[in-house]
Amino acid sequence: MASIIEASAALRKRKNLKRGINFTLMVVGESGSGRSTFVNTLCGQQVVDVSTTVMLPTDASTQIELQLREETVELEDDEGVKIQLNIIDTPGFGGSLDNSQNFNVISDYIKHQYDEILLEESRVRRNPRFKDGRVHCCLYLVNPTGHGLKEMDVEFMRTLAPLVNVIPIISKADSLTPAELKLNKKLIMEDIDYYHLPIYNFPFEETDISDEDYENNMHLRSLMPFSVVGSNEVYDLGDGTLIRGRQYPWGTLDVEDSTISDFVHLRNTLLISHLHDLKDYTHEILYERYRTEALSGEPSAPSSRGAHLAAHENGTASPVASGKSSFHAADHESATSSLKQSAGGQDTYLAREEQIRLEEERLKAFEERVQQELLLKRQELLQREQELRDIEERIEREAKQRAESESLQ
Ligand SMILES: Nc1nc2c(ncn2[C@@H]2O[C@H](COP(=O)(O)OP(=O)(O)O)[C@@H](O)[C@H]2O)c(=O)[nH]1
Ligand SMILES: [Mg+2]
Repeated sequence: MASIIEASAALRKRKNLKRGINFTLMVVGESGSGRSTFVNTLCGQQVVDVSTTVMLPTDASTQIELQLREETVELEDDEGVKIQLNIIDTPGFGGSLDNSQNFNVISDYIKHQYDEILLEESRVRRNPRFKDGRVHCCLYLVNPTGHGLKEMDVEFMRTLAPLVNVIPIISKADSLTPAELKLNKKLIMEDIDYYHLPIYNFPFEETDISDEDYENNMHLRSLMPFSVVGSNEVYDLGDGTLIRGRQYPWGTLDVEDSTISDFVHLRNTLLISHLHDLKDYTHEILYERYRTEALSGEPSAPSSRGAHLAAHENGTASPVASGKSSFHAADHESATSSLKQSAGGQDTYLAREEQIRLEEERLKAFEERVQQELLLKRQELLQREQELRDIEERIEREAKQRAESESLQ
């Protein structure tokens, strides 16, 4: 028996590996922060065209609208395990005067994916082709300013970190000296602690972790926020060795050099060591919390939202621009789609969902009431019948008694 179970488990595992592990990564950062370059560096290929950077507005009257763009890349590790990596890029982020609208577009997108799961879970007949679009990790690129977090960084993490695994990273780490980088990391972590920003900090169950995983998690925590250096170029060092790096007058910098940045640690974390942890945490903790709040009718947006954000909550968010693609997939099979989400549209969607749910509840209550009344009526009928029978019996008895007494007289 056990061997059959083992065999089918192994078969399932093989099938899953063949099909590929699905992982969705969102990359958020201001224009020019190095999002596209980071994605290309992470995937080791030109996933995103970097020639068209969305420029920040030059005067206060212009606003750049946030877009959510999805690219799918299939990556394969040394052991043949395939990862279907869905990358959601956020061109235009941080380009508005009021960035809280940007946060709403992103959080609405994440909530919409949770709502889709909620709906699918409640269906009698499941859709076998249902695609789980939940975002498993959101990398937030902090500019290498040498200071701690900006107000926008704090507000972003405060709004999004309760919904999705947010991992802050310092991009373009090569523009800081080692001492500046160290100080910047310290200042950022101090801000994260001070504002109680619930970022993903490699959580684990004390009682259920191996020594090796414990060491690894503690080490990763000590590196936070990860620093990265990205590049779109591959160079030949002269001896046939190819490195992805950045060329400077004084030499070539290898993006995989761990003495310069934490890029290799971050890549291993995302694609190897913590891929399943991030997915599990999304499903078991973040989605579960959203689901409970949604079903209990409490607001799903956690109370940690800042007052300044809450003030904008009722405003109508501008729909996401679906205009010309600001980049395209180059040398890989890609599914590019512009994810049209608007906070306004999301509100109506949620309102409709809520309406349907209330209607269903009302119908269910009505049905129960009718059933209950039917039962009562049936009982009443039985009682009446019994009373009728009693009366008939009594009349019969009395008639008998009368006949007996008459015959005696
Ligand atoms: N020094 C340095 N420059 C970078 C790095 N990553 C990207 N850049 C440069 O920053 C500019 C903007 O990068 P891009 O990836 O297009 O940013 P995006 O607008 O956020 O997608 C480009 O000129 C990149 O070459 C990095 O790690 N270090
Ligand atoms: Mg870009």
